[in-house]
Amino acid sequence: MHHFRCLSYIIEAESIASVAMFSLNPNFLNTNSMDTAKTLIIIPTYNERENIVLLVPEIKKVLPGAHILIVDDASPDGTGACVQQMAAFTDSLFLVSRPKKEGLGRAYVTGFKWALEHMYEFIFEMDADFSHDPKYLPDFLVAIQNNDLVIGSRYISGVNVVNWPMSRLLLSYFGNLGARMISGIPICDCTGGFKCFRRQVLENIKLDKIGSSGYSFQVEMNYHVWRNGCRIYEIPIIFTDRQRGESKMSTKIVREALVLLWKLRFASFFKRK
Ligand SMILES: Nc1nc2c(ncn2[C@@H]2O[C@H](COP(=O)(O)OP(=O)(O)OP(=O)(O)O)[C@@H](O)[C@H]2O)c(=O)[nH]1
Ligand SMILES: [Mg+2]
Repeated sequence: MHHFRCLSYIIEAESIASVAMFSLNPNFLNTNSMDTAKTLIIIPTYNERENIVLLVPEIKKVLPGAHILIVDDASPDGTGACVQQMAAFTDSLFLVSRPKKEGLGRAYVTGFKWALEHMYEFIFEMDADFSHDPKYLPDFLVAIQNNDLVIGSRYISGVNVVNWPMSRLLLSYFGNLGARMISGIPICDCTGGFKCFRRQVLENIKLDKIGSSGYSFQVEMNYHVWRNGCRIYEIPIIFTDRQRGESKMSTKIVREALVLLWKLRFASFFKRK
């Protein structure tokens, strides 16, 4: 598999230019005027100890006022204990420990409920493994001011994925294409997990009815947001493969996604609200 591994799939100069424009626009950097204390970044973790100790300080550098919630599923590597130690030194880091591994979808539902109970206004999803670069966080916060859901998109213009094996890239790219065609959801990156929701969006979704646990969780959430008539906006991000820790990707996750897509296809016959 390794000889298929490419150094970079950053393809179109156009997409790089649009990322640069976003980062250079002064309006996109000015997050001081925003109340970032109303912002919660939810990070689900399973065996991410090495990553989380590095990621939390990086997020704090970019958005010092934001709060971070780690939802850990009793990671055998002690991620939970490690987060608890870090949280003792700050009042902006929180931990919810769940008793067993139940997949990223259930972890996010727990995190969303916690966010709603604690009255946060802007609620992020973010992976722990540095695939989602914290430098984009301010761009999301600017875009969410006029939208209900902002998605960090790998496929908005070309393919902005670095270091993924070709097999994984093809699965993701064509998975996304298939997801759009089958479900009808008009989003370029339907399976991505770098997102920011306005709280009202989550309040209007029956979180207990969300059944997916793997990638299809992202598709299922997008579907409900779209069907509820919310404003969805994609911003370009460059996604980098994890460098530390182990992947949780499995064939079970792919199977689950296929079943969900066909379920949504039938549900799509009913009109969008
Ligand atoms: N709480 C919890 N977090 C999970 C679970 N499965 C995955 N995660 C976390 O969800 C995020 C995304 O999972 P990844 O393993 O990175 O999945 P991926 O991006 O598809 O795969 P790789 O990047 O190739 O490892 C990471 O922060 C994981 O630690 C789970 O069962 N419970
Ligand atoms: Mg990952």
